[in-house]
This record gives sequence, C-alpha cells and structure tokens, in this order.
Amino acid sequence: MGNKQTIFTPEQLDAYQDCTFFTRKEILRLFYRYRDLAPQLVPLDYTDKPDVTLPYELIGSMPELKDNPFRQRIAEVFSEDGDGNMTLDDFLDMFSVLSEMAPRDLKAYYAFKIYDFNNDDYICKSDLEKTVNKLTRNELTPEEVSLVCEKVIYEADVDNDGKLSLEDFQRMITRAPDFLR
Ligand SMILES: [Ca+2]
Ligand SMILES: [Ca+2]
Repeated sequence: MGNKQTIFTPEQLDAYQDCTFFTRKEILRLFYRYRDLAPQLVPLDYTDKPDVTLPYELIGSMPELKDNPFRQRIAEVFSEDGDGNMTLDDFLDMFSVLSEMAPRDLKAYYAFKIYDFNNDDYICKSDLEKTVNKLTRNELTPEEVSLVCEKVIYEADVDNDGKLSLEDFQRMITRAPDFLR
C-alpha cells in the first residue's frame, strides 16, 4: 500500500480529521477494521458515500466492546438509527469519543447519554439502577442498588427535582470518576 489511497477523497479525509481525534492513518486503519467486520458489505471505495450500515451484532463483538456491559447502549447512542447499527461515520465517531484523546467533557456528555436509557435527557432513578447494575455486573442486591441510587441522587441532584440533568451529572463525576469508565 503506497501513499495514494483511493478509499476516500482528500476532502473526505480532511472532514474526518476535523470531526474526530484521529490522524489520517488512524482513520484508514479504522476503516479497514470496519470493513473487516463485513468485507462483502463494505466497498473499498467510499468516494461516492455508499449507503452501508453494519448490524449491531458485528459492532458489539469487537474486542473494544465485547466485554463492556454497556456495549449495546454505546452502540445505540452513537448510531444514527438509534438501534446500534452503524455507518462508517457512526463508527468513527464512537471510536473517537472512546479514544484517550477525547476530552473529559465530551466523554461525560456521551456517558450521560449512555446512562439515560430512556432517552429523556435526564438520568432518573430507574436509569441509575440500570447503570449501577451494569457497573457492578449485577453483584449487588436490589436493595443495595436502590440505596446506592438514592444516595447518588441525594448528593448530585442540586435542583431537587429527583433526577439528574446533564449539569448535575457533570458535577457528580468530578467527584466520582468511576462513572466515566
Ligand atoms: Ca432518562
Ligand atoms: Ca436534578
């Protein structure tokens, strides 16, 4: 493989570099990983923006995700269709935010979306229970989970509406960074 690649136009590569934290090389490497998931579906020429979406089952089986208890939520949040099926753009966005180069605020924003299971822009007690169950891999009893959630809400819910807004959440994770991992 020489310097000339014909998968993307130079403009496309520039655009990907602008909206991710990746270099051209990393973008191409991720493209090949995306393609390796389903070589029969993903063409080697993206210059005419092919309409390709890979099913969640393939995405969720990647080494970076397969042991993550939040893998399905992560894929849902980053997928345009909301069901975890991913275009190449979705895929690059996801890896960009998961990468070590992504700033903490951006990670916090997506963590909030991931934990907001019912997508209503708040983390309520039932969202938090699902989150804690996954974080602890179901090792706590329902009573313990309930107590943890009440405590988290009690401490983080500054405006006292019983649920966590993005602001409440951002304040919380500066004290409990475990929620970011
Ligand atoms: Ca919610
Ligand atoms: Ca609140």
